[in-house]
Parts: sequence; structure tokens; C-alpha cells
Amino acid sequence: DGPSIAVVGVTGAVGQEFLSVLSDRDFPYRSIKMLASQRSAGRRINFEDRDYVVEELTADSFDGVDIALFSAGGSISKKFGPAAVDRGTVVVDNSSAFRMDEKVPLVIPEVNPEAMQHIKAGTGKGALIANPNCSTIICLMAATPLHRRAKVLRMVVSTYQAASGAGAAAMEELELQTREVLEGKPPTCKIFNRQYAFNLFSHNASVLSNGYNEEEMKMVKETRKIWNDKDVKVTATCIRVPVMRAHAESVNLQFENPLDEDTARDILKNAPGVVVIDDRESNHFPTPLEVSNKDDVAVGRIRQDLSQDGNQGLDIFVCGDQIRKGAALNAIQIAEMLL
Ligand code: 2RA
Repeated sequence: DGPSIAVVGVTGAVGQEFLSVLSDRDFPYRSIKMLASQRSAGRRINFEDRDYVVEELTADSFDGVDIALFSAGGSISKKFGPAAVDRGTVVVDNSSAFRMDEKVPLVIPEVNPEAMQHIKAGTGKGALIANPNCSTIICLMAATPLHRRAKVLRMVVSTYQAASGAGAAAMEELELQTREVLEGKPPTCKIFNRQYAFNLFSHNASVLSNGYNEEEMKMVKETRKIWNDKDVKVTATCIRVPVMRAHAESVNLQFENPLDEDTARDILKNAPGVVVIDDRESNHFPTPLEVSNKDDVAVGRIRQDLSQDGNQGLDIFVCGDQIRKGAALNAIQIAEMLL
């Protein structure tokens, strides 16, 4: 007699991963609705040995739904999220639509579960909970345990972001371009209107008047909200790289209190959802391929920042699956907390 759930955007990369994670974690749903745009309505999906027909998303889709997992873009979340809440549904939204709304908890279950402790599913009272941006989730899964110990004053992040962050079509185009370039053909550039294969470029998010792009400002603003710390200094440079589905991030941390690298390594080894890959002897550190399709975020290159005095700074390198922990897994861990 678990919750009735709905998956909004079920045909997209994250929507499909929602189904994989629901199944992998034996999520105890009573019933499940597959919802998508009119374009995808009617498609058949076999899930856990049952056949489903994708239904067109309407406000009435949420009648009787306890939990709705959204990953269909900000405009769909804005249009249907509140309507679902009005029908008593708890919405876990993977878009950026409500992340900075002060009434909406922005949650990484291993980091700030207390932000949503007042919300439960099936009570007839709906609510909105926002899933953070994937690059924020991956960074903070490693940075937060250190922050809790020594209080981060400043964080500098450089990201190396996978194609999956731009959707399944971008992953397909990366593969197509790679083939075309190897065959000496001009690359097909529909998604990013530039060559991606054997190249990298500043993240495709729009650039704001302050010179940062939206992806970088998400890292800045979401970190402050999740850590409930308006003073922490954060700066980020987000880059799109020719990797399929896992983000990599270089993170420099300046602490209020000293934190040596051995202590940091121990903290990370005991951190939930984190695995340490930090083998200097064999030069083995986290890679996108090693974390792809995995739940845990991997961290390595843990070292004292020699540009800072007295163990006040650390450099680390983090990799995490963008579709899984960066989106679908985090959202379903939130849903599990609603039960
Ligand atoms: C990206 N974070 O990787 C964005 C999308 N979720 O492009």
C-alpha cells in the first residue's frame, strides 16, 4: 500500500533513469503513471514486467497521485507543478524552476535532509521539493563533509560537464560527431551549433551581465541555500567536455579552521554516497567512466592547497554520474524520505 507515483518527462534521459532507479531500489509504489508531452503520448513502456502507455500530461493527471517526479524542463514544472500540489501531490522537481524559491526546500538527502523533514507524502497536503542542479549535487557530496568539519569560507569550482546534462540528443550527437570526424566528414552540429567531438567549450548556458553563465550561478546560489550560509564565497567555471554521462569537477576549498589532508581523506572515506579513489602510487584517481551508471560520487587528488597557509586549504577532484546521482537517484532518495 505504498504511494501512487507519477513520472513526468518519462521518455527523457532522466525520466528513463527514474524508472531504472525506482526498480533498482525496489521503491514501494502502489501505482505508477507515465506522463509526457502530447508528442510522446501513446508510446508503450514495459516497466517491471508490466506494460504502460505514456499519457499526455494534464493538470488532472495528478488526481490521486501522492508523489510526482518531474524532469521535463522548467516551463513544464512551472505550468504543472503547482497544479499537482493543489491536488495533494508532493512534487520532486529536477528543473531549476523553484530551486531558489525560499518556500521550496532544495535537498541533497545526505547533506541537508532537515530541510524537508516537515513534508510527507499521502497526507493530502501537497508540496514542492527541488532537486539541485547536477553539478551542485556532485560538488557538495564531497565538499559538505569537509565543510561540516572545518567550515568552508571560499570554494572555487571548475567543472568538466558531460553531454548528458544537455539531454539524450546531445549524447547522440557527440557520438555522431565523433564518427563523422574520424571519417573525415564535417560534424553535425545541431545541439550546440559547434564541434563537440575532440573539443571542449564554455558551458552552453546563457551568459549573464556579470560574465558568469547560468550554470555557474546555480553553483553559487544553490551552495549558499543548501549550506544555509549566505556568506560562503563561491565561484565557478563550467565547461562542457566530450564525455557521455558523468561530470568531473576540480574543487578548491579555503577553510576557517585547519584541516589536513589525512583527516580530510578519513572524513570522505566515511561520508555517505562518497567513495575515495586517491592512489598516488599508481596515479589512479576518479574518472567519469568509473562512476558512470553508479550511485556514489568519487573523490580523489586530496591534497593540501600549498598556496594557503597552515592547512587552511585543500584541493580535491570529484566525479559523479550526472543522470543518476546528479538527477534521478537524488530525486528518488528525496521521495524515499517522504514515505
Ligand atoms: C548541464 N546541469 O549539465 C545541466 C543540466 N542539468 O548542462
